[in-house]
Amino acid sequence: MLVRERFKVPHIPSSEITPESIYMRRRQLMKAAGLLGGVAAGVAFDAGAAVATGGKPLQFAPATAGSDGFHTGEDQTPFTDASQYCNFYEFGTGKSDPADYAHEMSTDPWSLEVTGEVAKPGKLSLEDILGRYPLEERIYRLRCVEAWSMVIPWVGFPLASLLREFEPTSKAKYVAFETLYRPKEMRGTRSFGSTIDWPYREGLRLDEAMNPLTLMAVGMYGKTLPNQNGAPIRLVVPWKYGFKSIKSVVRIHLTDKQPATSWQDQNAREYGFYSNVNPEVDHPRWSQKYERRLPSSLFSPNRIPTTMFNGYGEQVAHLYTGMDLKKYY
Ligand SMILES: Nc1nc2c(c(=O)[nH]1)N[C@H]1C(S)=C(S)[C@@H](COP(=O)(O)O)O[C@H]1N2
Ligand SMILES: [Mo]
Repeated sequence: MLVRERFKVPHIPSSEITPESIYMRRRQLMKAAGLLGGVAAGVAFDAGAAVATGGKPLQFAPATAGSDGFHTGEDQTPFTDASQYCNFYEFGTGKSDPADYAHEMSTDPWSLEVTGEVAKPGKLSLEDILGRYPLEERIYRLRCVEAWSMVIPWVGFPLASLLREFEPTSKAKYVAFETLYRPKEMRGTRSFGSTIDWPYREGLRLDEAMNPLTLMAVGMYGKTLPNQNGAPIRLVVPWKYGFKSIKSVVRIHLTDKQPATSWQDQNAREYGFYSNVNPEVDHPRWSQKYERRLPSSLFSPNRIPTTMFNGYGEQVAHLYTGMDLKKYY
């Protein structure tokens, strides 16, 4: 029997806090300090530049706007916000913890194992993956359960392309995902008050996993992923709350039973298996009717209504016909 004391440091609704105003101020101070240093040395430089350059450039087919949902057509969130305001509890529960500490995780070498109900179980190295699947850009909304959202240009390939190659058996009904668990490199998993029963786990129904919108991302903003955004490879499921989009994936396991997920384990009343973005189903502690589109501040909160399936209903509503989405939240 698994006996582990877990302390609940829950998701917090964005209406109750303005962490980004604190974080922006801190970044501005750091930037000012960097700028002063540069001026003193006779060279004006931007301390944020090292962050903004991101990873290595990738080759990919650019997204074109259309009815497939692959390109929202909305303004993109600046890279700085997307890479500095993150959730990655393995590195801490604060929004800037991932940007501050995820560099402690080593992502090379990396491999992804596919097991369970597949005819050809196996392991792919990141190099195999990058050589095998043509990369494309997808400009998706990402809406966190905490009621903030962003628009991010991802670079990746459909999860379906990868799963097909391993040949799911007729028993495969669900897909379970696991993040790397390496406490030495992940300070959030070592700290007293750790929130989650590691490794971080997520799951999808097989038809959700095979939907063309479901992406395995290896990059964003044209370059490889920063560690804090889930390097070297993560899931992106744009019609579900952000926590379903599991980062730094090392294992995919196909099964005939609905798998356990980290957030459902932590608090089943607050986080269901489906986790579809749904303004009609409030979180037990806050409303889900609105969201703050980042960048947002105290004076310009940029508050917008949340839409069903995060605006991807045309592409995914059919997956849930006949289901009571208040029960399957
Ligand atoms: N392994 C892992 N994956 C994770 C998380 C996490 O804590 N650990 N947080 C999730 C949550 S709550 C959100 S909102 C998104 C945030 O992705 P981003 O930081 O790239 O915007 O990642 C998700 N994936
Ligand atoms: Mo989230």
